[in-house]
Amino acid sequence: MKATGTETIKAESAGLRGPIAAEISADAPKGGLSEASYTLLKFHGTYEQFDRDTATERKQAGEDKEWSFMVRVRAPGGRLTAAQWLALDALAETYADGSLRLTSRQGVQFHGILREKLKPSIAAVDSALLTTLAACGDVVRNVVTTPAPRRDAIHIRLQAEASRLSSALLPKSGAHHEIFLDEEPVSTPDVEPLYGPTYLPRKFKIGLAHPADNTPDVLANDLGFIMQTDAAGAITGWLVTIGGGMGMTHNKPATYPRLADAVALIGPDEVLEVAEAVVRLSRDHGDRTDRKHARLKYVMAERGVEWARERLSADLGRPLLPAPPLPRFEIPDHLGWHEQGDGRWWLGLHIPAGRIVDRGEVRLRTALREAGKTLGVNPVATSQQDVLLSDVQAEDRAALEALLRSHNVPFPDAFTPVARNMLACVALPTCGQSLAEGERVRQPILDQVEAELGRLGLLGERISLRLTGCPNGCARPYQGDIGVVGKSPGMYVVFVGGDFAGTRLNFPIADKVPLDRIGATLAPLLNLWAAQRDPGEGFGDFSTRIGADACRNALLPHRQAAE
Ligand code: SRM
Ligand code: SF4
Repeated sequence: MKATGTETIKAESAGLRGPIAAEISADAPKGGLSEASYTLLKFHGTYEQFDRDTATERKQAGEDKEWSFMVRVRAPGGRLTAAQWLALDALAETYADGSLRLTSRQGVQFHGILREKLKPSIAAVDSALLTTLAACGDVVRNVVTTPAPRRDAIHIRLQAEASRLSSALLPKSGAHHEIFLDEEPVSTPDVEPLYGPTYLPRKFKIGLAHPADNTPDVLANDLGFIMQTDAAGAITGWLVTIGGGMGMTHNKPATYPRLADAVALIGPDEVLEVAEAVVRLSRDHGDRTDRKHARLKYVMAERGVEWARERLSADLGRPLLPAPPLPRFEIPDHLGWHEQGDGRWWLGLHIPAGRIVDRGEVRLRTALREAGKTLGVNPVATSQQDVLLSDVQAEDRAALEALLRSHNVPFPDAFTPVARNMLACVALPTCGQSLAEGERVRQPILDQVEAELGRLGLLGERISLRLTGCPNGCARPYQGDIGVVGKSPGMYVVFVGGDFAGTRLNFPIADKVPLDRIGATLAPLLNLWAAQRDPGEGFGDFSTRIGADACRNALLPHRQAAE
């Protein structure tokens, strides 16, 4: 079977170099990069994009597209220092479009970076003791974990393991430093001890969680570690989950979202060793002939848990214990004020779609910059695209509140639960894969759902609403109580039936729903939920209990009337 072109590009890249240096140099001709550079730049944390809003008009006028770069910064567990935040804030102003974008994996993205600014942008990230290396590409990406900056043994350990995995699993090639940081070329060819010459067949994601906090949606990851603790809170081991992933393609049933399987139970100190073995499993068994079938989730779906545990046991040279059943997960509310356990506090702020920008009266970016400068707060990016401002001294709480209020930054109580828990992917105008709007229609979609909930007196209910501009699933829409997934311009597929804790996939109930009919489409099912729910039953739980057919039937008369 023939390997894909990406495999050849990786193999011939001389350790992720390829033609990148020549093609991003200031005197290189402007316009799209070669396929080799485009592909390899992902491993360095950047995508070449063009402004999709202006592309057609410019083409008609005989002009080239407006090319720019998206740059993604890794932040294991989303942890940043005030100094790092200030450096990223300056980067947004000097080199990018003036905004920072908190991602659904606790990273930070910049958009609109022009080619001549790419190198200095990546160098600026490095100067802040952060990196863009392996933020994208066929390698282990940013490692996510519970964001709560609690200073107890559980949270300290989760964060320590996330940081350790993140550093240990970085590619070893010197190419990044050579190309972007002007370091001397290394004389010997790069050898990737873990990844090998063609790296992984596809992206690889790791998450760590505790049953009491599954904010990172650990089961959506290729590899998950769920901390096991005894009654006294001591760490007894980790439950290893393998084979999660969201991406699918509309009308291609061979592609599908999948939640990870519980595969093994390991000791407290085996996380890195087991992670390396699972990376090798993906490296050696992922399908390199078809990138739509290359993720570890397809290996797991086709080979099964027993096979995976046997392979891993053989690799590690000792038998791995079977996993106990998955625990019940909780999703605590991290927004608002919380005591950290060390006398200091964090303030969780909801950031709609993770976009940090000064817009009109709401000067969010300035407020966060000032909070870093004057109060030294250390931000934590969450997998909900929100921010937790941590390490606030008790005596500074009032000052932080006053600072935020003076910049008109809304506090969490200004948002309904459905708004606070909404995720929306970037989509247009930068994302080359989007089929419909995402972030930019977050508010109108939210307004519609809020109106329906308000009508039923259910605005206080905690519902996860997740929106993406295409089926790749960057906001994990298939785990939401409600998922809204772009199909074509202005049209969406609506899913229901996930659970709030991220342990169940939802199912589609309506196809090709126009943007302005999403609330109306959901209305009959929301009515049914309001009338027939068990006490305290969540919307996704209710939808699953009555079943996909009943959900679709509830919608049918209304959809027919609308057509
Ligand atoms: Fe994603 C591709 C944005 C989290 C599944 N994702 C993309 C690209 C790079 C588009 C592209 O390939 O050209 C998007 C860049 C848009 C832009 O203009 O910025 C993009 N993904 C994002 C972010 C920024 C969404 C957000 O709004 O927050 C998230 C960045 C996370 C980070 O910091 O690393 C982001 N992407 C995810 C997640 C969620 C997660 O990991 O928890 C998923 C689903 C989980 C998974 O991996 O299956 C996800 N992104 C994808 C896929 C589908 C992969 C698949 O197996 O089919 C693609 C397309 C691809 O890889 O070919 C993709
Ligand atoms: Fe782009 Fe699709 Fe990801 Fe949204 S889900 S950012 S449209 S790739």
